[in-house]
Amino acid sequence: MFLGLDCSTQSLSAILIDPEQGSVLHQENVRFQNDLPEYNTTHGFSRGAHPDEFFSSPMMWLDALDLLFQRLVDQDIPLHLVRGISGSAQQHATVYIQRKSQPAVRNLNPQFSLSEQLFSHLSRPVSPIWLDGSTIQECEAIAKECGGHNTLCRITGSAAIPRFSAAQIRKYALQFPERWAETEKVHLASSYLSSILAGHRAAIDYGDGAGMNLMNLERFQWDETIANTVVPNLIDRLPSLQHSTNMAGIISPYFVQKYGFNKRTKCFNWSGDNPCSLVGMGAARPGKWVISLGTSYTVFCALDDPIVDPHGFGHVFGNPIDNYMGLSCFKNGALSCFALKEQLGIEWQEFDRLARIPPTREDLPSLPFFDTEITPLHTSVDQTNTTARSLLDGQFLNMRLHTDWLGERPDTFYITGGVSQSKGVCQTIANVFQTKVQRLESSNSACLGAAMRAAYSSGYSLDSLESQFCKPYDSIDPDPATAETYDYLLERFANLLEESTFLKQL
Ligand code: XUL
Repeated sequence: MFLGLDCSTQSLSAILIDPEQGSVLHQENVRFQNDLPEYNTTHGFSRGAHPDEFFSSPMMWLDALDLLFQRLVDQDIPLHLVRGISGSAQQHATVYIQRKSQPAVRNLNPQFSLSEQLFSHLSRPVSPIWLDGSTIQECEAIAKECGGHNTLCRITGSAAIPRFSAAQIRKYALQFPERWAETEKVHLASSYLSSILAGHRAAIDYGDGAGMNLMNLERFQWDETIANTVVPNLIDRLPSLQHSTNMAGIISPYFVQKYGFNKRTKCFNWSGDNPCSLVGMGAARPGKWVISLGTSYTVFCALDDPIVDPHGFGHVFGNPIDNYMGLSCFKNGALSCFALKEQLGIEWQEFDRLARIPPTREDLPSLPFFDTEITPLHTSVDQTNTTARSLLDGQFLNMRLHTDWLGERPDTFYITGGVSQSKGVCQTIANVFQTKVQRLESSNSACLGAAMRAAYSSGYSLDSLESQFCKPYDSIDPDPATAETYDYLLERFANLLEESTFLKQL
């Protein structure tokens, strides 16, 4: 059996699969806000002094890992039968490691927790996460020094992006030069957690590595010139880059002694949540589009070549199976639905009911930006008059406007993520795009994708894994009667965006 882990914005999850039987054996979840209240997070993150600063805590992720494994042991899950583990993590989050911290990771004592033994090995106690938009200045400087956003986009797959690691690392190095001097390595959340499981420094995979603005997409190597421009000699502080299917190592004795893992368990490189989700949705080969309705909404698909978004909002990452994937990320996703539900004082059931009532031409969509938005760049907008209908129409018309660069739309969209549990939301997507929508049995595709990657890296075929684990459980057809209304509302929405003051990316 194979174990997939997913360290997302709000929780750490596990899924155990058996590809011999084609079954999901167990799923478990630790929610940061409720299960680890001592970290004082809201939905798993905290805000900084600057309104656009967002942080999480690597020590909280480690406590969650200990708690998750303990819960599996308490339920008698046979961890000694796990042959391989891989993981998924929220993308872009950077973890700053002190010099001389390797022995601590190698010699963990099972009588203590991971965080007790490792808190002093960080040169920065917090990790800036993907929600962070505080590095616009750094992005402009990096783009200027590297020959412009277009050049960066062509080489790394993305224009200089505030949440991407390059701008975050530059900000830290300039703000805290002494602590930067003490920093030996900068990991991503994915490679950091992979290192803990393997008990030594793990690599960054091509999927997550491409989310840093530092990787040359065509060569799958760090771009030395760009890295040097971001911070002198940065390349010395980056872990190596590897294919996602490579082994990070055999599991560290800490997990064998404490939780009963088999000492031969193989740990495979972790990747970002979106690359893992591509695999978990059965979309790792071109021809399928996925819409993921998590904390952020993302739309992604496999690509043979690294085509880039001419407007500079979209991104190209490595595909954990082969070649590339394109992705557009919308920051105002599930949290905007939560916020509106609170504002209206309604439950999910009511939200879902409202989402099922199709709009008329008079139902103007709202600019659905409770917080600053990244696709397109936009300031937050007052939401006093927002309704469930206007929010969802705004969200998905915005998505329709900004995903053309991914190429021809397929006949079917595959939908995942928490908000996809609402049939009304899925019907809205089908109507806005006039495209059939299918939901898969697993709602946690990133975690499933991590488990499938562990099995694939151990020799199972992608075809058999996809046919076992990526089965749609329902199919929602678009209502053709709404097509004309949505074409009209799309134009109104595009005008609304055009009139409002937003910064153009490229
Ligand atoms: C993608 C992105 C988000 C995070 C969420 O670029 O920023 O989807 O990966 O975990």
